[in-house]
Amino acid sequence: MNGGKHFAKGSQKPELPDDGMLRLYSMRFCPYAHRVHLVLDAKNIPYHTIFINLTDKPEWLTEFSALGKVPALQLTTDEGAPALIESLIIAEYLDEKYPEKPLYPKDPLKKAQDKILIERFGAVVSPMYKVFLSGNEPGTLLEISKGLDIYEQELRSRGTPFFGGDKPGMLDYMIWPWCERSEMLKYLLDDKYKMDEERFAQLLKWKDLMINDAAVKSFYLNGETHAKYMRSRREGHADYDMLVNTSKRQRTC
Ligand SMILES: N[C@@H](CCC(=O)N[C@@H](CS)C(=O)NCC(=O)O)C(=O)O
Repeated sequence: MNGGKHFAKGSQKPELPDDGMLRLYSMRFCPYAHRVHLVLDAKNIPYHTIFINLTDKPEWLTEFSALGKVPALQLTTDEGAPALIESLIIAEYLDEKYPEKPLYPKDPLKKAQDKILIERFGAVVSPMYKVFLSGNEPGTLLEISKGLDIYEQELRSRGTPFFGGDKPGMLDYMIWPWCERSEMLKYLLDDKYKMDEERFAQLLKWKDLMINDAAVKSFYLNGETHAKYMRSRREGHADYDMLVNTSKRQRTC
């Protein structure tokens, strides 16, 4: 999904859909919104997307998202059409509401352990975004690698291709948006960045498998495209609509 134009300040509030489908307020390059797209797509839940310009936010955004952030998921057929916020809360809601293809393990202990690993991924996200936004500073790449060691070890000890077993589960999808974006490092850093093939052997295999997952494919952007958006953000004019009218399909590797 390359996406439609992002609604901005002064835009008219879109009418509620009358087809009973959920509505996701998103931004094409937001990793948190990406999480929700992945869960909806993995579960084959039909939904509409409203993309939001986060620099010039539409006045009506806070009706659905009190803090003016994306993602927000509007439950269009529930009484009062309430909207949920916070990617992890939305993901868990969807997993409980649409249990046909469960993403979290059933076992409470395993589920709690996966939630801890989702939480701990913050140790990778923070240094990664530092590099994305301001370039490499001494020690930041090391911090990313140190954070990733935990996930490499975890995949090794689970002995399965995905954290979720034979197919991706919630932990896979919740950390994927940043793993997809890590490909940007090659383009944003002058010296070519490459993950250590021995140190991260399992994670690299996992990455290749994830890229071929149907849900991942449906919202995938390559590193060059993410980097192009990130440069526009660094320069102070985030180009939310850069994929609109782009007829060229994104390469998947
Ligand atoms: N903790 C939130 C974070 C969401 C978030 O920070 N979204 C960013 C876009 S990637 C946003 O909406 N920023 C707009 C703002 O902070 O004003 C979640 O997990 O959903």
